[in-house]
Amino acid sequence: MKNLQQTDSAIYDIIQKETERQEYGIELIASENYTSKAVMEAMGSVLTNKYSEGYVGKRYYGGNEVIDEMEQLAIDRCKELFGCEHVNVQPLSGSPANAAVYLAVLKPGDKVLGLKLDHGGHLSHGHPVNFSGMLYNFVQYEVEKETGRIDMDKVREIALREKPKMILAGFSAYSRNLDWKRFKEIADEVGAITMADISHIAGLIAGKALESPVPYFDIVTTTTHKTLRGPRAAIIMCKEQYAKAIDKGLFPGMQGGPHDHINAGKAVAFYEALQPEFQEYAKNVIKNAQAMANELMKRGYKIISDGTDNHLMVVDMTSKGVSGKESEVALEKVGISTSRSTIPFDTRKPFDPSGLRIGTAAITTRGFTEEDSVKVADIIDRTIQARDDEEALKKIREEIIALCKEHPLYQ
Ligand code: DSN
Repeated sequence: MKNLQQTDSAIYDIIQKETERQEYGIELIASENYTSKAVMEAMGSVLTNKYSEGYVGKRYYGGNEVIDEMEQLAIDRCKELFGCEHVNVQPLSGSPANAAVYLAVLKPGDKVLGLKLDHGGHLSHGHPVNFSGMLYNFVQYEVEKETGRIDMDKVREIALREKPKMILAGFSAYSRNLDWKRFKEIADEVGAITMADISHIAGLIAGKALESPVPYFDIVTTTTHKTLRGPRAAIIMCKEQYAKAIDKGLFPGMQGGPHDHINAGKAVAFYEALQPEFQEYAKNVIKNAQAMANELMKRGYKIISDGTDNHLMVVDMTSKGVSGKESEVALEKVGISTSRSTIPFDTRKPFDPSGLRIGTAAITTRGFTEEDSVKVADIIDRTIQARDDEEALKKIREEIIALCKEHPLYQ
């Protein structure tokens, strides 16, 4: 980054600081990951200079023959990776991707079923403060208080009662497998469109460690930067029948010019995810999450649904007499990044909720094993206990730096 250093040393220095923070910190934010240098090189390329509103072979600007080649390659690789009939690789991020789907297949006021935010859903799945909840009539399903799991009989009951136009399955803080086939059966019973938002687990699906909704669902959205380990962006996959509406919903419906440099990064990420080692990665992400969850539970931490099938877990930190925010702050002091999270039926406020969401996608990328994941659980536990003891926290920080040095990231 010599040019940046010469032109703008302030931003260069900030990037150096962030590189250092990532290199010597333990990243447990469930929605984060470390993308490869190859993906970053594509994102930092001259493709950022181009305008290409429209789609392959049908652009509203000249000079797009090279961009067409890139976008077609991204499409072909994505189809091979997920086995989808159609994909739009242009969404800038997850919420715009979901917005484009709603715009394509719904009218304002139409009824949709989605998982409630504090039960593991997402803002764009119908929360009242989000455009989704303002423009559409979302009816929310929940997890069960006793099990922390979605009861599909209850989803069916709600669907039969409410007769939604669309049923949305997906989450940002739910650690159990979704029963895609059952969702589809219920949707068929009431004549609803099926939409899955697999943003959190797309990499685990691509790596064949989890079942895919793609064969069953009409529409599947995902971000590309979480377990899929690509650039910060999204895609929309769908059955051929919805292709035209989805493409129109995204452009001109929602977005203008696609970010070609980011789309090239997606193409690289799809290529990487098609390699056999990515399947190993996906399996290891889940093994690490399960090892960490088991160790935390052994130490008396309450995990919602008592474990995990994927890369994440939501820990009820009040089981240790501490709030989600206090936990996040204490862990930050030793160099562990996590995100506070509401838990189902939370009695605390979202800014300082009861839970902490933890994920293993990033640490697995840098080579942490199950044994390391158990060590991380031990470090979390000791940090929470010593949260007011600055000396003890300093020693834990040293341990973390040593652990990170065993698994170098970019250096
Ligand atoms: N912010 C993402 C997450 O953390 O899950 C979802 O948009």
